[in-house]
Amino acid sequence: MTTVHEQVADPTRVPSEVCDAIRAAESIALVGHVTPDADALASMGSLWLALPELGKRPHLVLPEGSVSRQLQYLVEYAGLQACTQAELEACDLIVGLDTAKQRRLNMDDRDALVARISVLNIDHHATNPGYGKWNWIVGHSSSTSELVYAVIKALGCQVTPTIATLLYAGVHTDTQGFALSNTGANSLLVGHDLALAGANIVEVCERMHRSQSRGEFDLLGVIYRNTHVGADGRLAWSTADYGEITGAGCVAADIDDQVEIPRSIEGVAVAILFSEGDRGTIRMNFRGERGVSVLELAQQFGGGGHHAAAGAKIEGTMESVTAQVLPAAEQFVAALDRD
Ligand SMILES: [Mn+2]
Repeated sequence: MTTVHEQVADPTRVPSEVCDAIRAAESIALVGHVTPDADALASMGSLWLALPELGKRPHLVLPEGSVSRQLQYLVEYAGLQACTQAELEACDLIVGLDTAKQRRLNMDDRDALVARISVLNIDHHATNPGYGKWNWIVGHSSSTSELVYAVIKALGCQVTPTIATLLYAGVHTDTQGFALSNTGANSLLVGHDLALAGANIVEVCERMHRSQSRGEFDLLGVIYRNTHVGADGRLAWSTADYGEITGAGCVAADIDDQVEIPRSIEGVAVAILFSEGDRGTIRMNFRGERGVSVLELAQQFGGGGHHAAAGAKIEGTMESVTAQVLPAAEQFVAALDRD
């Protein structure tokens, strides 16, 4: 197994083994993480559109029901079509994209397929252990889309306006519109290149920021109402239980960046959203502000992710999980104060 973990390396420099693995394959399965976000979907979709130019047969692995309503437009815009399980099983390469752990790969019969088919793992999650045969992990890259842009260029494929739009949506979302601390000079350069390549920025921004269903809007109301602040204003959290999510007409896939609501309060160092999209499982989204890394906190509960944005899942009720996690979070924030 080869692993390239690049924390300070140039995200424009694609290791030759990444291109070699793609060039050597014929049928290529493109897989993102469960509950795909725009970055995962864009990384998969742009390669799906680009690789036929090299004579490859790419296949999008998107099990039924995995795309949120908000992201459905990307699927339609780019004409993305999911493959069948039989097509997936006949692939000679799996490209895992934006997926920090093997068990988060969004495909049926995952472990058996990974045991049989070589995996190329391209990701920007610093905690990615390198579960592929080949791994290109750039922890400081804003997004996997930023890396995939470099891969598409390195392979000599065209960046069509549709590919540019997908990748722009991926970079835009993971940087919250080039506004988070992961926005580097290279993200802005990639944004510039994608704009020149014909990315439909207006459409992306309208869909991301001004296209909420009434249910998604109502869910934000729930999360605003349930927001609490503790630890002298340095910890903020909110909750949305199963009844509240379904009551607003939403489903688990609709929970995405709503943790930005408790995070938006001045002075907050750590924000957490507890959500029960699936009954009996509480998902936590952790966010750290101003250089605070929440990764260690998420890892205490079996999770992972990035320093500034991490997640975890625990089985239980909202009451039992918050009772377990909030004291640990308060302790974590108190320890920050001592540094
Ligand atoms: Mn990402």
